[in-house]
Amino acid sequence: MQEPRARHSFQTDDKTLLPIADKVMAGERLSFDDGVALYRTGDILAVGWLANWVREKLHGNLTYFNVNRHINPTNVCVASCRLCAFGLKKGEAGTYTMALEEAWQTAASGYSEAVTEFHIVGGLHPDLPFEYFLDLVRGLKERFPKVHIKAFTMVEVAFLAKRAKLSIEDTLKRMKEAGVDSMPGGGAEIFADRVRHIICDHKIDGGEWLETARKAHKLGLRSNATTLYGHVENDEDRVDHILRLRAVQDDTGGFQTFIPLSFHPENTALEHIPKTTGMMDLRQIAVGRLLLDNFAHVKSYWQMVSPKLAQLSLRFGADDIDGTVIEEKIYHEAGATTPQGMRRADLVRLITEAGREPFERDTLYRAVTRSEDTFTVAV
Ligand code: V47
Repeated sequence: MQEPRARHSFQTDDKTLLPIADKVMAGERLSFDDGVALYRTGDILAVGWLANWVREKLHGNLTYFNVNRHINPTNVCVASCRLCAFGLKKGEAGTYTMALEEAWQTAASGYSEAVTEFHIVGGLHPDLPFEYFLDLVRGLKERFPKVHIKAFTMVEVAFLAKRAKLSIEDTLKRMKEAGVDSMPGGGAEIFADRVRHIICDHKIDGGEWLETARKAHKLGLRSNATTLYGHVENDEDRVDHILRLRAVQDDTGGFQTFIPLSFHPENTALEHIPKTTGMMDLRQIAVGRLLLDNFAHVKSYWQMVSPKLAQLSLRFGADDIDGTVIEEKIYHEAGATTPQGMRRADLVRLITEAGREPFERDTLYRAVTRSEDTFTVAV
């Protein structure tokens, strides 16, 4: 592990950052007001320096990535979230729902590099029974017993529970029995009601998202946590979101990674909103790293912020750039111009050229060693 650089090398012209820097160096928790100050300062390099200091203290030079594949079984969705360009109403042109066999074939297709994770999320389909999703997972486990299944957001779990007339706990238990190993962090967006009413008023509210996460963690399912920024939220909403995640993490310790997602407006009902800028993307990573003192990892998802900015973010607090993905659909419907997937070697190059040391991980951050088409996880 690399020794973090010393306190005296921190420099800023913004005096409001000095007490914050002192707290960070002393390992003290930052407050709501500190969070707002980090968003408001013009000295983004100072914020990045501090976040990088924390990142190096936790992970040295290592940067985590994985070899994964996304599977989106359906884009039919009863919700009409203004933020989304992926979901369509049943019967609309362009909808699809994979037959189970098709979903299993999708899992098998792609590069020769053996994936270590299937990331499964989809629309809230009005008719697909809970059994479809359980069978999907069971079938994947039978066919790919070594691959970790990271499946279903808190929003999907709450929806499936209602449809199956089960409690959230029983729904999660049955998913776990079927083979779900952990859960992705989607659907969190911004927890503040005011914002949620505008961008995703058909989804569970922020409190329900957090409660579902809490229940999953209590059952031993680890999850990630996202935030969606760059739409109608303000600095206070961003800080509130992050601190509500921090509070749940204090209780459960079940979150692995915080993932800020930049809003892509194209083809959504919020198309008039301009795209996020590089500065905003870097700041979101850095502030997340500084406020979330109880999260081990902060991910800069290259699909969202572009491979170039993901590289830069490895000096602004991020220690993870996600994975090969292979076939991204959600942001590409919303105008993302990044490739839909990358090869393992491309990720290694991005990380190495940023002066960082690539570390192939499985979903639970254990080391993966591989030959071309097989892998072993260190346990
Ligand atoms: O929750 C939807 C976002 C999320 C748009 O856990 C949009 O490892 C931008 O959560 N513009 C799903 N974002 C993706 C997600 C995720 C991705 C990568 C890794 C992990 C993980 C989780 O995508 C949704 C929503 O916040 N989203 N539409 C859009 N137009």
